[in-house]
Amino acid sequence: SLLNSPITLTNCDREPIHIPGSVQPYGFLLCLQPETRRVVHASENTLALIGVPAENLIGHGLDKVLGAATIAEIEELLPTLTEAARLLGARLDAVAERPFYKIILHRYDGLLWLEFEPVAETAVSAVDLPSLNLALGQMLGASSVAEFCQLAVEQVRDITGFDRVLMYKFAEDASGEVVAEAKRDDLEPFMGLHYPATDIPQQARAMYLKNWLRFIPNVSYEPAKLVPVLHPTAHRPPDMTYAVLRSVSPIHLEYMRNMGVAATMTISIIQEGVLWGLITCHHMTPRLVSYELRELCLFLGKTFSALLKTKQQQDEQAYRLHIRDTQVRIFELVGQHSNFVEGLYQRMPTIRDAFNCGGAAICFEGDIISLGTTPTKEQIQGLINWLKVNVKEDVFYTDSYVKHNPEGLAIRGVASGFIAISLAQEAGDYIIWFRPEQIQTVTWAGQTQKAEVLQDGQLKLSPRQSFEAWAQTVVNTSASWLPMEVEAAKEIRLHLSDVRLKVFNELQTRAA
Ligand code: BLA
Repeated sequence: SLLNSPITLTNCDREPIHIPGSVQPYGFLLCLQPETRRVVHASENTLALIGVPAENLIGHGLDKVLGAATIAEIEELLPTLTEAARLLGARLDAVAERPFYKIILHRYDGLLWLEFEPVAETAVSAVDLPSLNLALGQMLGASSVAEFCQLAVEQVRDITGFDRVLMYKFAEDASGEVVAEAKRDDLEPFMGLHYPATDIPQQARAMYLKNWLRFIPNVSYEPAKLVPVLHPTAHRPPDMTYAVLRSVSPIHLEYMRNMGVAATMTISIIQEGVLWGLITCHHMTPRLVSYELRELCLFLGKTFSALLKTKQQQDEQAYRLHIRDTQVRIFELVGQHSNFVEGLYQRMPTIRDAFNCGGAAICFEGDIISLGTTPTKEQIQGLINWLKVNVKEDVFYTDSYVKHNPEGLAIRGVASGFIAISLAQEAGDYIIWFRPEQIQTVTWAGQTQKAEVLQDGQLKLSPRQSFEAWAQTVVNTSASWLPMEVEAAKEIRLHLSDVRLKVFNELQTRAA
């Protein structure tokens, strides 16, 4: 079974991380049989934390650990308890030193879960509500997704005091990019770096959809095993999907240690049932964040998730306005010039500014005018020849020219994708906007940073390998053209064709 076989890059999607059979030892776990209220699992570190051997708790009731008042409080919660966590504070009356613990309760996998966490250094009372309110107000007012992400990571860092807080955004292929960062000044920036999908395997991402917060206060620990390890009826360890103490994959712990990170906390950003990204916090030393403070961060994460759509719409609207505005100004310039083509490039904005692109070319009456980063004139001429023969549409766009024409390979660096409008196909009059190959616009963390993750030779993880796996999927492709860009290109074509026709007719009239 995978429980005993080594986990590698190719099978790490199948590591059963929901049933590790052990906990992170900063707290301890009791699982109860719901009907009898008897303990059926205890983590072996009860001995270290409260001086009671786990074996002595199995088969007994909670009175071995808790006083009658706390048990009554728990009884009150039980009828409505689900996988959603509830919280109680408790002094462990039955234990000699009477330590103070937070108890996090939930019901799942046919068991009642009681997780005991020591009271943490970071109290929620350290957060002052007026400044939190101010921060939420700022987040509401953010005018772009980028600003929204930046405010969110700064806010989480302010509240928690983590050394580094990242917004990690997933791409469609499940690789990810750091799109915002708040950090201690002396740490090297991760902003803009990309990481492969394998760094957060599929089943972990699926779990973060169910359980929105993952907390690892100390990556260097010995797991505390469950006693007994197997679920009483299922013959496997109990399902810890909703348990906060769930022990962590050894590979991930190693990965964190390699990064120089001692504690992490991750909050899911979920949009329409899809994991959009993660707010990931790092601390360079172990850090116990109180449950209440984690709940507050979760609240921020959920608020962020709920508002994200609005911010995306704002971004889209802003780009739409930019396109329209540029278009209007270019049409004005075109109208002012006796030679309308000059209106397209002699003043700002030029036709290139109509879209996010690397460059543009105006091909008119045999001349080629290049703006920005474009293929060479000969290459552009080759492209026009291809368009003349192969494309009937007035507006043609692609994010991978190579798929249509192998000769595209030569220009993929600057023009993996393009959008072309024809003003006169026979004459070869076109305007073309170019987009570079995506790979060349991306900084890959693995390329320079990550060393082998495990030294025992079992895990063959080379950064080069994950980079290449990713590169395969995006080679020869540019960012794709949005429907609104295609629409705008059609409008530009209609307008310029009109102008061109008018000029042509005037010339005809004059000649006659
Ligand atoms: C989990 N991997 C994670 C998590 C993050 C990352 C954020 C969530 C848990 C946490 O907050 O620590 C990855 N962390 C990153 C990345 C950055 C970061 C990309 O800070 C960038 C700055 N990991 C590997 C490989 C495997 C692997 C090769 O690199 C498998 C073979 C596994 N990662 C792995 C597993 C988990 C994980 C199993 C789940 C941990 C858990 O919740 O138990």
